[in-house]
Amino acid sequence: GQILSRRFELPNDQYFGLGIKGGPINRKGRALFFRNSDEAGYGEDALYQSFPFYYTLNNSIAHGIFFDNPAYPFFDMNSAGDGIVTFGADKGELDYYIIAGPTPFEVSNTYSRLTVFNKLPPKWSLGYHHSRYGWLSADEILGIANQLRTDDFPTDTLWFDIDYMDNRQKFSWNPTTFPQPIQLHQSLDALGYKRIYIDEPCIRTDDRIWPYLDALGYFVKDNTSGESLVNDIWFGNVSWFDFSKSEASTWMASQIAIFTQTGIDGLWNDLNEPANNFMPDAQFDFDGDPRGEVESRNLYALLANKAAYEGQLLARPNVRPWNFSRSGYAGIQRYAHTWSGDANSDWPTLRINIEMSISTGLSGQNQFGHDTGGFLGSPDAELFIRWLEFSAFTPLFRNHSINTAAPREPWVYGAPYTETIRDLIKTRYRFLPYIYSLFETAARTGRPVLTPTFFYSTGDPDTYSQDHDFLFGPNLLVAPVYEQGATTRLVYLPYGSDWVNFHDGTQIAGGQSVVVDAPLGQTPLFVRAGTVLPMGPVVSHTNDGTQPHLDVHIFPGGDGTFVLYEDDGTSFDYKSGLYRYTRFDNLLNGDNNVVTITPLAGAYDTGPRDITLRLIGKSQSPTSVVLDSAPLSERTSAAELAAANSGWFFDTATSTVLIKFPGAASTQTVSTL
Ligand code: NBV
Repeated sequence: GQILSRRFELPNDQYFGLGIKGGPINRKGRALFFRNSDEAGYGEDALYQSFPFYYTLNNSIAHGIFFDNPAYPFFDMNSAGDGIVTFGADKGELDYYIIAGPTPFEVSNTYSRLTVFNKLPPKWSLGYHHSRYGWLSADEILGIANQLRTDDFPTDTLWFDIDYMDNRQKFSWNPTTFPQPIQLHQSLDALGYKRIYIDEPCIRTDDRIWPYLDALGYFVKDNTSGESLVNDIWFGNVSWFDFSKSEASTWMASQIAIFTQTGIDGLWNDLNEPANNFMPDAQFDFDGDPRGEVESRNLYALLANKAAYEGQLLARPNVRPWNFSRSGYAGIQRYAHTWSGDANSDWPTLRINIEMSISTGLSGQNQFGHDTGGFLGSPDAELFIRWLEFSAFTPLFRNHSINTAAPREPWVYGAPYTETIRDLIKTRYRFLPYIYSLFETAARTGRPVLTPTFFYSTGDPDTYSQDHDFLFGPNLLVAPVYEQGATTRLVYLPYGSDWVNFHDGTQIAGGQSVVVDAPLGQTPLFVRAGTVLPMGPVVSHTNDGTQPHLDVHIFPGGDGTFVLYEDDGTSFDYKSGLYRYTRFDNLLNGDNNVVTITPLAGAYDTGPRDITLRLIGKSQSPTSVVLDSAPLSERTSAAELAAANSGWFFDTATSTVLIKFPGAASTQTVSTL
């Protein structure tokens, strides 16, 4: 029966984490439970995924508790106000880990070591994803693919929802509307798009392979009859593939390998809660040690994604598999990235998605995102653009909507919105070198890509209640606008450092709230004083062959360092040394800077590239700029500098010193005098 642990809390205990749920990030006073469910149009207590793991902060000291029991775990963080915290589950063992801090980072590191670090995702998966339920034919998809390119909307992927299937049969294409999938994939490849396909974990009883799988005993069973369980869901009459049976899972992986070999780059694993929310008769095999729904449901997506991951590896051993899953459990990060399911297209859900991102980021799941604009409706231009301003700074950036909603291609809103939408997508691409480096750190150390602001400011209790601002990497604070009609945004800047407004270079002391302008199309962004932020060129997709120019922003107010990570973006060759770390150090010397670029470890050849340093927040021009003891030429305009091989220019309009030079394989030092 039910098991639980009950404890008195200490004065001042504050609780964070517990995954995908919205609402205040400080979980104190909340009662939460986890039974993975298909929950279209959710509110704060969304149920798609289960992360029974939380952080406690007490007087700035952190520890964690990971309760590793999938049998509908529940947490009561002193909801009755009687000072008692309870966690437990409906069955099984009281199996939990107490994870020592003292910093949140040490908790996330240990949790990631227990549940496995997230995989380094392919670089293309960090670009813009364009998706839609309701594209009915290969021609329609090709048309959109072409228009995105001609209208200059950078995009890395196109997504294939269920309409590619022939009568919803597993691993099939509609012969009339998708007659030549391999050729279609080749055409999209030539245009630079990766293809992500939806795949369901259930098989209709009218599917040509249902009898075969039934005979093999590869479906979840009915616990009374012992026959394959059949559920009536919107997809049809279906049986659920039993991934807990190793033999069945291995078979599915081998089929996924064949399916993906047609030119499919990643799988979108939907309905894996499983989407029939109550299955009291279900019996999962677990290799002859059968379990009922209570113990199995929350593990279903984890096991389904394992097969999908292994299948892709079978097909392409030296290509990083990519899975996108709606459901999951602690540890899902080893196989899949996730999204927040079928969101309403309204302002409250934009707010809830921000809250969800912050708490999911704490739960070991790094590549996480939302249906930009919401899934279940047709956002107006303002709501869509505000959502885009947020999504562009989430780990996974996807536009997706239901087939009954108005089309949401970036051009449908018309002037002036189309331009704004294009700029936001391009902004995402400019941040990619930085974002990819954050993911590499996460994959190696368990440091989350996206965190609440308290993560690096545990001594500042005012950060504990910042439910709608987050850090994307330790030094970039993102404060999305989530209120209709807003033109400004109130932002709390954590105590302990100064902050610089990314958009205008103004420096503000931490430990206070400020009101900043928030015109439509501009995400309010702050960086810690002294931040070094490498950005890249705008590209049409991550593999378009653009020279990898680096635009290194150096913000005022302190010394700073950033280690940039680079590799080929898709293979596992980095595991045998084909990667490159480059460190950028900025040292202030009065009003002057000394910037050193040091190639660190790694044999990956980045090829020739220009570097532009942007020294932001400069009130006056340097008298000279020296690269490795040779003076650089002063240019008379930014355009002249851009056309030159090297040189510098002081831009009085933006108070920025621009310094350009060719990068080198050895250490380079740039000094302003
Ligand atoms: O496959 C259709 C949709 C998909 O677009 C969405 O992203 C999933 O969350 N899927 C749910 C099935 C539900 C249809 C209403």
